Amino acid sequence: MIPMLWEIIGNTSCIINHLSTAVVVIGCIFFFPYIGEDVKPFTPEKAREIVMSLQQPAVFCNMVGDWPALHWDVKHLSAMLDGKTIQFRIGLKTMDLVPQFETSCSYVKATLEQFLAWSSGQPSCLSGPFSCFKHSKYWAYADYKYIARIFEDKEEVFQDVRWSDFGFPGRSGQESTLWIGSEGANTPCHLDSYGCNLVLQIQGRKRWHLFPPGDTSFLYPTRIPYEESSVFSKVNVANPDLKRFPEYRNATAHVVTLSPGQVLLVPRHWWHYVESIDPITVSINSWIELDADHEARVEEAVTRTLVCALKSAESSSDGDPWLNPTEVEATSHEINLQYLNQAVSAYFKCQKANVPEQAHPSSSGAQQETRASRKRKRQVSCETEDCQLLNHEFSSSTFKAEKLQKVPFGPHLIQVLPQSQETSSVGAGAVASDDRDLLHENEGGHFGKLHCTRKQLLMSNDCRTPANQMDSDSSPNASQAALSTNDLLDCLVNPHVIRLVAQLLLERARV
Ligand SMILES: *[C@@H]1O[C@H](CO)[C@@H](O)[C@H](O)[C@H]1NC(C)=O
Ligand SMILES: *[C@@H]1O[C@H](CO)[C@@H](O)[C@H](O)[C@H]1NC(C)=O
Ligand SMILES: O=C(O)CCC(=O)C(=O)O
Repeated sequence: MIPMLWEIIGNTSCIINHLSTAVVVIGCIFFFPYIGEDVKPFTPEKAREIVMSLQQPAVFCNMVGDWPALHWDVKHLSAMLDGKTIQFRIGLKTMDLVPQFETSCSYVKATLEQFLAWSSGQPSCLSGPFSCFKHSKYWAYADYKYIARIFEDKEEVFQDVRWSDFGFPGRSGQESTLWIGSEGANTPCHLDSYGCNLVLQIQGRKRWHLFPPGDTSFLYPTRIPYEESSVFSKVNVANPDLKRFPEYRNATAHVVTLSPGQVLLVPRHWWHYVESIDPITVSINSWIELDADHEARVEEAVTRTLVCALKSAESSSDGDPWLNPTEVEATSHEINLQYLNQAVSAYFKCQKANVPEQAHPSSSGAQQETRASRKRKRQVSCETEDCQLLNHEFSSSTFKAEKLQKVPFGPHLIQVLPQSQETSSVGAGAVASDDRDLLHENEGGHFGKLHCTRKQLLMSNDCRTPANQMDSDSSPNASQAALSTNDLLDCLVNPHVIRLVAQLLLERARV
């Protein structure tokens, strides 16, 4: 399918640089128009196979040259939005030791014209929505904008985004989100509970710091601020506090700078910290549903139930903004239990649907249309149609290990390697751990270690000292820092714990 010329040009003109900071910058090859716009390095089937089975981040090149969305720079977007205002999140450029969560940001509504004027330092910004924020001190980020929502009166633009080229027929801007930022705009380090992710860079560059799922305990996971589908890290990856988070040293950053025209694959459960490194950045992404999301939905329901119950029971949580602004409200215990039961029955329904002989015709009324469908990153629930789609994915995931050997890395699919490694060592040691490592880690004691670290901080005590012994020895004031509700939650809804709880619940519901 691919002409030889393609390969030749590809191999000679790919630029892989090492910068002094050991950050790897990847350069894609730009093809001349006469080669033919319809020729791509991967067929949709091949691209899909890579997306569904690759367990390490990689950058696709030369896949989107003919997408109209490639022209969606801020100027073009401001014409498309036609004076409509969107919300920007405002953060400080100065680097703190704690991550700048959404709960500690300011928010303004502005047009893209106002954003453009402000980010180019125009004096007209002494008034208007950005007037309180000096451009030299702050960044602004119109992050997480559902294209379906901001262009609800302009549906024709959805077709500018063509994920069908990656083997997802019909997936367009309608299932994608848009991100528009100024220099320094960033998203704190987190993992997404659902799906894997395809990210197209359109304008400017963003630096991605990715960490494998096996690094979870080194990243000090927390569910505060609480947002369904996001597990945040307590570490500010841009300025880590190694005194508080010593294990962060053991995390393996995979850093990549994404440039316009490139598409990054973020595999399931990979942590990421993302920063805009050019004056203006625009990107689009789409989360791709996976089989494993059915179990993740049970885990998320358990987490929601516990976080909402404990935080609502706390009498003095007034000054503690624990709910991420993306969450509408703290849901009631009754609603959360309903949601848990729906997630459990959807899990079993899909399991059944994935056994070919037992595939049931659609029971259309059964779709879970809970409040949760408003939530960001919420994945489709289990309609029979989805299950059939997933069935296909099931069979492809059966061959995961086999396919890994044949991943066509090269000029059109660039491997994102660990920061310490040379880019030349293609295929060596860079294969990431998959989520089975989460379980092994649990058995292997990483979780126990985190637990001990906490005790040591408080008591300077031996980890192995039985809890009751410590209790009897210590007066109520013996420790300066008493354990808070948030400390309790960090342990209780630790991803390793929740995974086990979800498995126990599913076993119980199976009989
Ligand atoms: C973290 O790395 C240090 C050495 O850099 C090692 O001594 C320690 O055991 C590691 N911790 C874990 C949990 O792997
Ligand atoms: C504990 O601390 C509180 C205030 O910090 C103080 O009023 C109280 O006397 C202390 N109790 C003991 C047993 O030290
Ligand atoms: O681009 C960003 O700032 C963050 C993107 C992100 O978190 C995601 O696509 O999952």
